[in-house]
Amino acid sequence: MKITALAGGVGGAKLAHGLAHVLPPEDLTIIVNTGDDFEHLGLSICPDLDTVCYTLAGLANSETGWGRAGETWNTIANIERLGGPAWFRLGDQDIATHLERTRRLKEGQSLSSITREFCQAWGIQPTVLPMTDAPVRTMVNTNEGELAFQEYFVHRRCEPIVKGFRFDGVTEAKPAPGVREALDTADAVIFCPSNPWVSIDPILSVVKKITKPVIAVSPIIGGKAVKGPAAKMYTELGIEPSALAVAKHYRTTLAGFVLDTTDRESEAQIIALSIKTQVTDTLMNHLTERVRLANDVLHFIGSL
Ligand code: FO1
Repeated sequence: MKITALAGGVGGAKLAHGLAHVLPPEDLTIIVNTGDDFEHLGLSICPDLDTVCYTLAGLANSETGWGRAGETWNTIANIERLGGPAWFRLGDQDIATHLERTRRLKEGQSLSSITREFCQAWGIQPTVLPMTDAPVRTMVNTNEGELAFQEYFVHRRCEPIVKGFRFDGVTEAKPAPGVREALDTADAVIFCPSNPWVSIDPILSVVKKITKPVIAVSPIIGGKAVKGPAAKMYTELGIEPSALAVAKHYRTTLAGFVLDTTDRESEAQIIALSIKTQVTDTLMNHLTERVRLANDVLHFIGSL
């Protein structure tokens, strides 16, 4: 079964990791959000791409979900000592990725080509694609004005009240090479349990149309996001955060929806939206849980 998965950061990376253990590498493509990307300390930083790649390569920091395992922090500590910005914690090993990516981008290599070569170097077999090679930047409209995504997310710790989102650059951005083909040749497209507003929506705003059956996995369990501000965003946008709210968010696109056993009572309301459902355990702290959920999702797709 050929699968194309759309993923943001930590939650998306975990399911992608599970899928990579179950599917032959040639049958799995992961399209990653680049709306979180930004330029910082002169470096081109692609947090979600790196989170997905580090996770697939077994290099990820399992506590934070982002950055590298066994990381040291000498560079950022010295930048701080010099009075430079240290709010975005770049580890020493991680900085090598940003330095080398920035060097290649400056030489004119595309982000998708750099990602392909980094994946080879890290021994990652499935195809990992940035959603676009063009700069698309998620902007968060808040009660304090419009903020760049990492300014809102990391610097301001998601404290400002969210009013909406804008994906700057999206009108000019084309899907990266391979993205359209991966979506058109897949048997099914999986929306990983990533933030619908700021991880999956930016990808959808670039790829626009998906013709293959879409199955989404809820990032909201029991009214709370497993990680990150998704539930807070729903509340601030006047929507009660729930698995049902996520299903409604994707409503027009969905063939199937995977929700956690905790949210079993929402199943009937989701079925009433003409969306097929699968109720299972969706928390993925360990590799065994990622593989089990990947298998559950693939069996669900097979049954549709
Ligand atoms: N997230 C944080 O909450 N604090 C950080 O200091 C931080 C540093 C960081 C460095 C490299 C990287 O690839 C990701 C990093 N993240 C950090 C995560 C990043 O903000 C992601 O965009 C979010 O996790 C959303 O996916």
